[in-house]
Amino acid sequence: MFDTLWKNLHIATMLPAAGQDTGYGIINNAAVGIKDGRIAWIGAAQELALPHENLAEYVLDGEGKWVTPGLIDCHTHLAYAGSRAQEFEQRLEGVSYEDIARAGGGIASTVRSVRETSEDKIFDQTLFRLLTLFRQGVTSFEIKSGYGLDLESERKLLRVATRLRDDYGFRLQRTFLGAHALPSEYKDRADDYIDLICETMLPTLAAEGLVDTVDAFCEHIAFSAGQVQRVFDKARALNLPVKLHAEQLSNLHGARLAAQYQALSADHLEYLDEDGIKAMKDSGTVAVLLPGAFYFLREKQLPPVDLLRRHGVPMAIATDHNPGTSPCLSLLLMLNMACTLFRLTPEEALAGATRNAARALGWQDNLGTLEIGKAADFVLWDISHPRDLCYVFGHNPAIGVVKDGEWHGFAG
Ligand code: DI6
Ligand code: FE
Repeated sequence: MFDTLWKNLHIATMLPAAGQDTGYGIINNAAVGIKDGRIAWIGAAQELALPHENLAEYVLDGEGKWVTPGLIDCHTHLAYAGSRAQEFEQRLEGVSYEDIARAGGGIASTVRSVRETSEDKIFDQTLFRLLTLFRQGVTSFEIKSGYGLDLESERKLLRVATRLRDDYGFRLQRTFLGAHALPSEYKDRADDYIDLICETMLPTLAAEGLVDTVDAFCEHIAFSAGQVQRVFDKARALNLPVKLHAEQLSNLHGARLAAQYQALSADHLEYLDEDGIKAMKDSGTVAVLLPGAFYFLREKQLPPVDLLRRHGVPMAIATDHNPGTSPCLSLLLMLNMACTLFRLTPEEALAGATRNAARALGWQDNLGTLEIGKAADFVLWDISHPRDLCYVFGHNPAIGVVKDGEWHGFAG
């Protein structure tokens, strides 16, 4: 006996076909039985005993709509205050991203906004962003800190994420990104700042139960591989999984370093080389590709998608939502850009926001595909094939989501 039986659906389970790692996993004229928020049965409706009314407390008619797993945005900086629209205008007048940063703008300007803004205000702004994504079928998120850069302000961002999880029921992973940029008070003292992260910020925030995973930005304009390694050693000592912003603007061999620490993911990766790819393959590290930042910075160097594919490294797609390089509130648009800009197939792009995004968060046992035992977490779409989600852009065909078995309709 199910709690709920959904019938009259077409389902893209996103389960790969046997022996393959691609495929939409389509079941036409399908049904899903839900018990205690989990998938208790899924398959072709004709395989169910009749009458269906005897199988569940509630029987719901999907009216022939399409279903995919709930989308997962596995790389975001959604918690922050302030806007950088003025810098966008400056860039269009010819000032470069680096020049703006050197003049005290860029990440530093968002850090100032975060330090000046109350937790409640940041909470409200972050809630708005999360709801915008949720209404497009995003049922799971990752949120990084990294715009506070001192103990108190990083705590503020992680507390916002924690409250969104605990008080509003958003499923989200909280990532400590203290090593995002060097705060101005540590100018020319990057190693001292890394000391602060390792000796105070990370252990304190972890002890307060505010941290699920640890990230860093490995780049000439941010932190060296050696500095990142110190942060990762501390994370390992605290039993926290790591991930890394790597090879975004140059190749510092961050992906290889991340793989040495069995990182969940290495992200951006425009400048990734084959050695890094092999290391990621061996460690099971997911390649998170971020077309929003590539597009908004008008980057020319493409991530090595073909090589990733050839080596069988799973690719995920995320918004990288942040005020500086990807002020994007549509994961569906990212799917389209992953296809047009990075040449992923629609099937790969959709797997990138479901199956592989779940792996990038270490949540593959519960999410990312629709199969018995996993969370009853899926989106109902007004489309005629799952590839439409990547094809049409600037449109939201989500009708509603089932999250942990519960229906949230978006009508009206
Ligand atoms: N890579 C990025 O593109 C953003 N952070 C990062 O590590 C930049 C964030 C910003 O400009 O505010
Ligand atoms: Fe990022």
